[in-house]
Amino acid sequence: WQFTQAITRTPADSVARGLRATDHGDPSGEAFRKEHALYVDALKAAGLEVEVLPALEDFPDSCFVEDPAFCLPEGAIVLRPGAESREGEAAAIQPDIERFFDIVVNLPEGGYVDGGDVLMLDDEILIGLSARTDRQGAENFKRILEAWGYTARVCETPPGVLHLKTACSTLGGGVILAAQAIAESGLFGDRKLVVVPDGEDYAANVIRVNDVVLVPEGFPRTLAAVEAAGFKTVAVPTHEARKVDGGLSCLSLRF
Ligand code: CIR
Repeated sequence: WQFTQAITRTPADSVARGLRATDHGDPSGEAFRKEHALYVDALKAAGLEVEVLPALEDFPDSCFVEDPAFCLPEGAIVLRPGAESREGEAAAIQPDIERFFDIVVNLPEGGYVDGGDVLMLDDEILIGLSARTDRQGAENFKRILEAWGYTARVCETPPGVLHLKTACSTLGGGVILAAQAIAESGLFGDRKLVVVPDGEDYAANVIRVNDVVLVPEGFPRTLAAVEAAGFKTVAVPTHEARKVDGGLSCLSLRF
């Protein structure tokens, strides 16, 4: 959870047409860009250098840079996002990834993986099958990770949940923040869990960055639970991102 660098992308006005499971109104590009600036500030305050890539109007969901790539100390993997309107985001971000990494591997054609389905734990990497990540993509991705010496496991993302990390996050030090349903699924074995309080499921998506955990603003009981587990928290607004099913993790690549 020690990082020095983040990559983000400015939300485009086309984010108003971003994908969403349930419509709660369109996000506004202008309001989202203000919110995004606060997010970038929070990453900087946590000690990161932040690269802010320009908005891409052709890709309404392109500010969610977590989905087309995955970064590790060994190198980066350019993924294949599973939503048709997002497929081109991989080629769009590739040159930027190549500026930061000497080793860049592309997920082979034939399967799909969204970075939002990849959860880095202390001892293994979980790859959640979802509407965006299929078996072939997950197995191809697992082979790349294993070649770099990681233990990886393909698992199910809970039904009705967009991405695996919509329902859980790594807090660090072996502790996982998990929404009730996934906490009870047995997925995490006997690892230490902080369970998201009832009615606050959206707040299961947090990010540990160096000494702090960024938590979405407006979820006081989750904030308190994370603090009670011994972590320092910072609340960050995600109101516009949430309208298109976005959360804190999807807005950056951290390495
Ligand atoms: C999508 O449906 O692809 C975007 N509207 C939201 C992506 C959120 N990404 C993530 O959780 N990793």
